[in-house]
Amino acid sequence: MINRRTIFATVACFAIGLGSGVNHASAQTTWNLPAAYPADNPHTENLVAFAKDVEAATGGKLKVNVHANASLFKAPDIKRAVATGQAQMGEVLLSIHENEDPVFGLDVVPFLATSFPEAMKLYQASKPAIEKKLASQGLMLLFAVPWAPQGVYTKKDLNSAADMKGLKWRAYNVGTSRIGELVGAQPVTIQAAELPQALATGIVDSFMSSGGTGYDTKVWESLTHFYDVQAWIPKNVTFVNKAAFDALDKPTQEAILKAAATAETRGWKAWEDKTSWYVEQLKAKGMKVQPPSATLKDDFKKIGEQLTDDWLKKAGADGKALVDAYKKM
Ligand code: PCA
Repeated sequence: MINRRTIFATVACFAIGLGSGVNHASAQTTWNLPAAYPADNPHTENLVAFAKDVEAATGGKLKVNVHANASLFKAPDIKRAVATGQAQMGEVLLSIHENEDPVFGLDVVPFLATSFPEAMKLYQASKPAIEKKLASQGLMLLFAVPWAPQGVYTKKDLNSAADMKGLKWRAYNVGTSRIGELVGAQPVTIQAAELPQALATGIVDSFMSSGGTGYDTKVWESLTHFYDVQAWIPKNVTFVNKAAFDALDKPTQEAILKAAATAETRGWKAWEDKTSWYVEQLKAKGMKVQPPSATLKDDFKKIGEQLTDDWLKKAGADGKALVDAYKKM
């Protein structure tokens, strides 16, 4: 039976075949890997190292071109681009896609996993569910890498969440947008590649993110304070179009999987190593870096409880089972 799915799959395979030349065993194949963060961000550096490893291990048969800073596709479009074969591999912040499946947003439930070892446990607990959902979308997970713990950037003192009322709040996913709503700020979703401009033009005057993104966006040119709340550790995931992967010969597939495992280890280490360096850089640039006050901390705990409830409601029994499994680890 020819249905829309069949046509879609045929078109996708055709596009992959044309774009990559996978059908020509002897020729060099070039794949594209759209990514959304700057070239000197540890995520992107890790992707470039991954591409190099793949190229070396395949004797130059498979070349992967990493496109940094959302230059090939905007962050929210990367996953679909890879699923439809417009690109063969891609990297995104998993929680951008929480609306497709709550499991994509588990790592941004506030205060569930706030250290790297906890984040790794949460990743292990949720990995099978993430892989399953991605597989249903024609994608195969290659590796996941964390950012640094998330804090709040502003240009004024925050003594409590009440001081966040009216802020022009930059959000990057469902959770950060909801936090903006809960504190009475004005949330606007802006991905990292557009954040420097949004800060420079005053479209936003506050956001939550890592020291890494603060550094990438030269946040000190517009804002003055960083509250190191350490609320959660989001992850980027790198995946491959499954049909494109399946069309490769076995040694090439193995080279990719091996390079992916190496990239995962290298990426976690890079962020652990660089987290305090980033915070130091913010200080060196003159930002007031401080832990949240007891009141602000309490307020964030309450916001966190609300977001946890929201998530558990969305994720149902399966979600609760994941959280329970994680807590037992
Ligand atoms: N940086 C990305 C996502 C999380 C982070 O630390 C951003 O702010 O868009």
